[in-house]
Amino acid sequence: MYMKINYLPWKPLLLTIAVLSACGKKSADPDPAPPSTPPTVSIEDVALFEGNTASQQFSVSVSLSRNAEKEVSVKWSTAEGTAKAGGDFTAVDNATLVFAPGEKTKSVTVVVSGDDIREPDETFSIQLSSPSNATLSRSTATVSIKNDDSKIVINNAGYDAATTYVGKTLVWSDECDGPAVDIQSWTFQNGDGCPNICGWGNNELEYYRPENLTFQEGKMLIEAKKESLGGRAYTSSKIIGAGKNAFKYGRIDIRAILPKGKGFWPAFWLLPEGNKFGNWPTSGEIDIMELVGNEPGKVLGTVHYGPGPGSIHTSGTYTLPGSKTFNDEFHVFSLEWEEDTIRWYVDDQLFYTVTKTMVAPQTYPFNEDFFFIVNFAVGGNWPGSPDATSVFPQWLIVDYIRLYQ
Ligand SMILES: [Ca+2]
Ligand SMILES: [Ca+2]
Ligand SMILES: [Ca+2]
Repeated sequence: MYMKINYLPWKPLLLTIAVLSACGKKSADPDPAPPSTPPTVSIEDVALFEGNTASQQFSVSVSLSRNAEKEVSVKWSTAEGTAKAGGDFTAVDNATLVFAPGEKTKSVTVVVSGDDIREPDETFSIQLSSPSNATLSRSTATVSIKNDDSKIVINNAGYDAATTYVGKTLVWSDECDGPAVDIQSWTFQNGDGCPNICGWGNNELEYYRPENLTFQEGKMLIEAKKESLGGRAYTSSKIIGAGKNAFKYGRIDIRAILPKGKGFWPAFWLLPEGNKFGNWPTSGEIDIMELVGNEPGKVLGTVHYGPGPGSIHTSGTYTLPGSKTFNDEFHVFSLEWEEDTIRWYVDDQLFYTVTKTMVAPQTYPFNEDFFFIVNFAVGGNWPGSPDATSVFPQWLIVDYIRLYQ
């Protein structure tokens, strides 16, 4: 304005009016040009690890498009997603966030319930509403609670075996205390069977690897994951005792919780240490326990034998009452194996017997050394593929494997 006065000396009357007008305006408002539109409000997404304390504070940034000239306020509320109010976070309903004049960036704090139990990553949202002296730009934030735990919840209830049997002694056991597989007794069998026996002869869909076998609270966990590896869509684990803990006869007790759902196929079984009578199935196979997850309340005990190439097999089944499943709690799967006779039990209930007489006139190959196999297959000819109802991950949880002779 001063410059204008100096350059316009020949219009004194007009100048005087102009100077008076400018001065009057300045004294009323220190900001010469207030913007005509209010600032906008935006809230940012946040993704943080859950933490292990009950009240984990997550800070979520809220900002204005420029410093507030006047006080700005905005309401905010939480909304459930896969994370639920109460269990996973503390709900907030219509709280108020205020920006004082001159402020541009603030934050709101939400409280997340941390624990040490593994969960999927979960999300909820924060919604902004009812702005005052501002308008909404980005009004919804996604809050991601990232899993930072490895433990799962194991229900230790259920049947437990006797620890002594008249006339027998414990000759070998794996109590599944970890922290690693006992390599004196077990070998990991990895991969998908290719190139020799792709899909392990059953068109199974998993890729076995050691990483899916872990220990927790005195239990061995084999986890089936939906995860691509080696050209397969699922991963799991398999251990075998070949060349390390072969045996003949005895009572076997295995305490376990089994997975459930379409396409899951856990098994405890025995194969011959030497193929005395020839290749599978002639030298035999004894299945202590098999389950297909779409029938989660039923297990089978089976023997395979015969001249091949396909097997002759005979099975007994044990079904839990009502809608109970082998996923609910622990059960004990037992085999009593003696010369010319094999008996299968669940929770000490005899449900099947095979004798040499039943196998005749075929060769009875079950009076020789066999070794343990523990595996958790996914898919294959018998269970079929997992479908939309199959929940991943699933676990085969083993408390112990004991052999008495
Ligand atoms: Ca945690
Ligand atoms: Ca957790
Ligand atoms: Ca144990």
